Amino acid sequence: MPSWKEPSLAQVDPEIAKLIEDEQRLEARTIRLIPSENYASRAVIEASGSLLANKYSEGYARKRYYEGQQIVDAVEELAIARMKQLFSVEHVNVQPYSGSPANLAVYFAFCKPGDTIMGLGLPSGGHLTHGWSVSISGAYFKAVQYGVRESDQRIDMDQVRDLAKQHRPKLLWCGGSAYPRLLDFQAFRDIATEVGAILVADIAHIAGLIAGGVHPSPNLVADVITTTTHKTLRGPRGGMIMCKKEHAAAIDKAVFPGLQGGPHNHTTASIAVAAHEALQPSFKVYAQQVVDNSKALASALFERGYHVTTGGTDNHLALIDLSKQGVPGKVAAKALDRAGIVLNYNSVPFDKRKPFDPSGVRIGTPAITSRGMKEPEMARVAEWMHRVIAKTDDDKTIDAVRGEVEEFCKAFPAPGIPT
Ligand code: DSN
Repeated sequence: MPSWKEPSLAQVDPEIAKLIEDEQRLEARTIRLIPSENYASRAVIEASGSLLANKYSEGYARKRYYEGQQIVDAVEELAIARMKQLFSVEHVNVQPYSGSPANLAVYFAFCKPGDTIMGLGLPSGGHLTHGWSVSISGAYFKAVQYGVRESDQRIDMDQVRDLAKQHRPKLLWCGGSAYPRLLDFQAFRDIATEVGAILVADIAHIAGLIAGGVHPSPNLVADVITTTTHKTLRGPRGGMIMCKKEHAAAIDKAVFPGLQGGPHNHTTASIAVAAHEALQPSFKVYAQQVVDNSKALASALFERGYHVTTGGTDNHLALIDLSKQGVPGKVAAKALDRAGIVLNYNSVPFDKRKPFDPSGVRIGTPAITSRGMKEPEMARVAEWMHRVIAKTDDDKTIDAVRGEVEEFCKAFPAPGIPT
């Protein structure tokens, strides 16, 4: 093995080295319930931190604008081949820098500014890039937003159909960031076909569940599928677009040269590693446990008197409406953070409070499941949450929970963090 003659990060920049170590400690000692987060494996992190970042590779394998692509082409082809196998899709572009650029590339491939597009509204659990007013997708397109029913907080497919027939969108999005139920991809397909829309499934949150076979896949019905690679899929921070062959040229052209410059080759390598890991039988077990844990955590909170929107969850996340407890979501989130339980405050459907100070919190189990936690541990997490939410301004309770959480975390080493 060659050895280093150069000084290490700790020697060159002890300040940043220490901050990275501090983050490692924080991630190791806390219970991380943010549903869009996870622990990437050491292998994924190694590839992601590799010198492949040195290389410029505008274009696609065998059609680049720079020389010296012998290795990068092989890396990108491997990432594509593995992702095609994992998701059973015809075409994959692994170059989008993350989820929002992936979605922007889809707009660029199919729409002109001013065209009508449709997506799930942010207050109903949708994503900013599906047409919300403050996003470029809401500003440059005529965005129609569908929502969830007030009675059960589930997507109202009748409303989706009515709005689609009325507005005839060019693009119809399904997917979101805070929707705890299965998506009926076939029903979206039928509506898209009826109105002549391109159906795009944004599976960023549930990609790992689909890869693990515990959520239906949109692969046979959606025209285009976008995703990030770092959430339930447990890869590096990155994005991906999958599509039918007929849309491959439009998508590739929209990503490069349409939207981006050189791909992040270190990320591409790391995406290939994540695909390799997700193709192992153990990933199916992981995905199932994520959902089992999510259901167990949601029920344990429900049993303690919390309102779980939609009455539960089918996937990796749940939304808890704290109105009944009289504790604003932000107050709860900040107290829990002090107690070592990290989540985010979140609007709930038909929230009477403002998005920056909403009524709920969002919880998810991808990260804690990566640490090997199972149903019995979910009961403990719910109990700690309950103790803190009941006494958000009591430092004694918060300190006590923090101590117990830190002790508990020691028994569940996190992937990617040396012990
Ligand atoms: N920020 C991501 C999430 O937390 O769901 C979505 O982009």
